[in-house]
Amino acid sequence: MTKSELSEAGRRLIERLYAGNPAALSRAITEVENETAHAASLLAAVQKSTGKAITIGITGPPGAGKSTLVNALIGEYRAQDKTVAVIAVDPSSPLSGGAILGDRIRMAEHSHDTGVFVRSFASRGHLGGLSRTAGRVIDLMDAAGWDIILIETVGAGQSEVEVADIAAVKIVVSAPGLGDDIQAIKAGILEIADILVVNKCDQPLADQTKRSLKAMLKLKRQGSQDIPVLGTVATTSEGLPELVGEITIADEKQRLGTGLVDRKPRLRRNLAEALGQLAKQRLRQNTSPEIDALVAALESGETDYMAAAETLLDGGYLGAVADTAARARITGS
Ligand SMILES: Nc1nc2c(ncn2[C@@H]2O[C@H](COP(=O)(O)OP(=O)(O)OP(=O)(O)O)[C@@H](O)[C@H]2O)c(=O)[nH]1
Ligand SMILES: [Mg+2]
Repeated sequence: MTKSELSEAGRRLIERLYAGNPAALSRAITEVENETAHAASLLAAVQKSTGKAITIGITGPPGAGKSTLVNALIGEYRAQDKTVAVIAVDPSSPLSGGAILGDRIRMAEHSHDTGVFVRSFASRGHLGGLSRTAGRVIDLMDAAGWDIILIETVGAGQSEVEVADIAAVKIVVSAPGLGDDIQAIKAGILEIADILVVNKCDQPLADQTKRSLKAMLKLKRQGSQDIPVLGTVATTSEGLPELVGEITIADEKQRLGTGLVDRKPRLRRNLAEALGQLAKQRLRQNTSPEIDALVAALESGETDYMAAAETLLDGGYLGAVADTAARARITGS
């Protein structure tokens, strides 16, 4: 296996990154987002410094109060003198129209605090999926020594389950009038949550929402009694110390003997994203009779996209991946 060498500029950037320089982090994130060749070597070089941060994924239905809760968590952790990096995914759903502006105003409260670093990303599409590079950006923030990394994702479709791969502690936020609607908490999400939060506990029916969440949890998950269901009022920070306490417990459960977090799920996701990217690039560049034949079969309706993609991968038609020299590099034989 080979990897690209780190340049002199890369080495300098990493030095500044380790020194906690926010401009260096911004710069490195931009490289990673642009998926430059430089970024790959940068990420490889910082891996040995990752695994220390507490990574927290916050997901839930639109309007549940995720951003307000992120803001309140920033306040709690800053009061403990912990540094906080935030990945905010700009909602693209019409349901949360205006929310971006709201988030900016809320975050502005922390904008002069050098212990807070906020990076927003456009979501991948209308389902609000995480950006392709989110896992890699977390690697950078983690290596750069940020204590807490918060990732807010708009809770629709795929993103809740995606967040499970890149955040060690998964929080699902719901609110009265949302949480008792089974539709609002998508399938799969209860299975991966470490902590359930019923936010807006200043509103009527909060207790009822908590009860129905607990009932749903019991139905869907073994050992559900170990999953805390907390009430919060994000706008006033009520319930926040309890939430921080549960986050600490959930994080510690996932630390390995080394005291570091197991980053394998995150690395696997990063690898999956890199694989997709490389496969697309190879497909664009390759002109082989096999690929032409598959495209013709698609045109005639003889095959479908998924079946054709499977043939491409299994048959090794994407070029160098299948050649024996490349295989020898992979297996080391
Ligand atoms: N009463 C009450 N309102 C709250 C509370 N938390 C948040 N809100 C309000 O609920 C609205 C939505 O909050 P956001 O934090 O933007 O919710 P979100 O889940 O981030 O929304 P999207 O990102 O659009 O999915 C805002 O007007 C908040 O001020 C709370 O605990 N109580
Ligand atoms: Mg939000």
